[in-house]
Amino acid sequence: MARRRGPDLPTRLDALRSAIDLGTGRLGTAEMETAIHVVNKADARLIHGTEHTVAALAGATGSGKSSLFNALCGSQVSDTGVRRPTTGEAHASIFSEIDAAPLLDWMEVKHRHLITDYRESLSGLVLIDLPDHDSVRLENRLEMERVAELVDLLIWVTDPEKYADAALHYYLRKLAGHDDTTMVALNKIDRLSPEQTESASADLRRLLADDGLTAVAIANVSATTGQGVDQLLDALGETVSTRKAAVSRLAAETADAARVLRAQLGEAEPGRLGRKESQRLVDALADASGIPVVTAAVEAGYRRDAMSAAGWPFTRWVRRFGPHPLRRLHLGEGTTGRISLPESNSITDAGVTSALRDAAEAATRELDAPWPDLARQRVAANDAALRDELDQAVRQSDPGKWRRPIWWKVFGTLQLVAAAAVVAGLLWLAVLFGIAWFRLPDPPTLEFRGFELPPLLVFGGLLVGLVLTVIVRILASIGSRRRAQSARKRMLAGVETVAEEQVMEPLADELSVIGSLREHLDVAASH
Ligand SMILES: Nc1nc2c(ncn2[C@@H]2O[C@H](COP(=O)(O)OP(=O)(O)OP(=O)(O)O)[C@@H](O)[C@H]2O)c(=O)[nH]1
Ligand SMILES: [Mg+2]
Repeated sequence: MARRRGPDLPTRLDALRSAIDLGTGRLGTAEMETAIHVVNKADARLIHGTEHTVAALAGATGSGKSSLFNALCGSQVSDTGVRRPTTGEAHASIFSEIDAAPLLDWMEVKHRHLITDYRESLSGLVLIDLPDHDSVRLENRLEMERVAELVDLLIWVTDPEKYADAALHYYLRKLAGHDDTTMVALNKIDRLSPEQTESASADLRRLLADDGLTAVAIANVSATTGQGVDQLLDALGETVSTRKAAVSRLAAETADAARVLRAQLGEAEPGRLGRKESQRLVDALADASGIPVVTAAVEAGYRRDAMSAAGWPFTRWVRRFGPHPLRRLHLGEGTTGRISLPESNSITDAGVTSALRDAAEAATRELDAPWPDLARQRVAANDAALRDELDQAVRQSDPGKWRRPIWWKVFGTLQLVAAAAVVAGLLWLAVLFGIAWFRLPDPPTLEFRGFELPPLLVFGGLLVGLVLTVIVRILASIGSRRRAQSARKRMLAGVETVAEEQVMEPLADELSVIGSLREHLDVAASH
């Protein structure tokens, strides 16, 4: 028997198991079920070891399965007959001193015969006579299919009249590639001349090749005359003595199941997100996380703080009324919880949803179902976490944090001096007014460069205050824009990280499953 190349059965089974784990919910249900079935069957069969090789005779009713079974056993074990179908339940002949009961219990084959006189090479053989696959009795076919599924080696018995039957080739086609564990017996050759046998056998080989069985062993036999039975026993002995049929069939089935799953994956590679798509995603996330609103609040907040520190002292207090722009968003010192965005509305939400969808689509453009859907679901599944992370990113970048610049203090103090001058001037004028009112003697007039001091203090203070306020306004405006820009940059960097961690990585992770599945399935299916 030709040895299957490639990885051994445990390696293949492990690979298929890994593929099943990864493929659940991703690959086709029917194909996955087949793979699970194969793995489970392999586990169950291997528990019983490979000391025994279970070979079953399968075929159409009247093809001579039971007759051949008896001929191979060297005794009349199974009933043969002219009334069809004869065999309704599987019979087993055990060519072994090792107990085959657990194995046959697992296969639910009740009828068992112990063969004591057999050639050495057949030691370990469990030969099963199956019901036919084409009789009027459905239960025969079901029983035949049930047992044939569990055995290690199938010997298809046919005869010169029936070897081209569609029913037979329906089964054989399913065994394409299983040449190692399939044999065909062309029975009843006693009815043919040697030339006719040759030509029937050659014809059968062509049909088998069409079924995908190019290297399958064909035995020309006659169960009645015993012709070719010895050669069939030789061939069987060769297989049985290697103890490899069980593993070989399981390996072939593992490969089949893996190949079917592998075909679903195609060859296309996941796409990469272009710069435009990544940018669109970051923009949408930035909008949704309120970066424009927060940036504006930083600008307004800084200006307000600057003005209340260094603005005109007489109107500074007015600014203290009304909530601080940052505090209004639940940002800035001493605030926790969610940033409250007046514009966190359905428009930005829809923007995020569509940006996520576009990102998933861009990454799966070349891929067939189910990957586009899986990618979309994967990024959408993170939606709640994504929003929390965005909120955190904005908060952690501390948009409302800035050091109070020195110039606030300097200008604040200058403003106070100018304002003090105004107040002093006004008080002075009030005193002078009182003196005049009560007709008291005029106090000496104080002048500075020809100007009387009190009005000079008032107007000078006002003028200086005005000039200072204009300068402060300009500085505050420049500073606020700078602070807003740097806050925006920090927030954007945070959002980019979130986009990477919550969208790009999950997306790449989901799509990396394709590569892993391919690797596992290629191992399980390799020749
Ligand atoms: N001439 C000839 N007749 C055979 C040969 N083998 C079987 N027969 C006859 O074919 C008929 C059917 O044989 P069975 O062995 O009962 O066939 P089976 O495949 O077991 O049939 P089912 O149990 O109904 O599926 C019997 O009458 C056998 O005598 C053979 O090699 N040559
Ligand atoms: Mg029979």
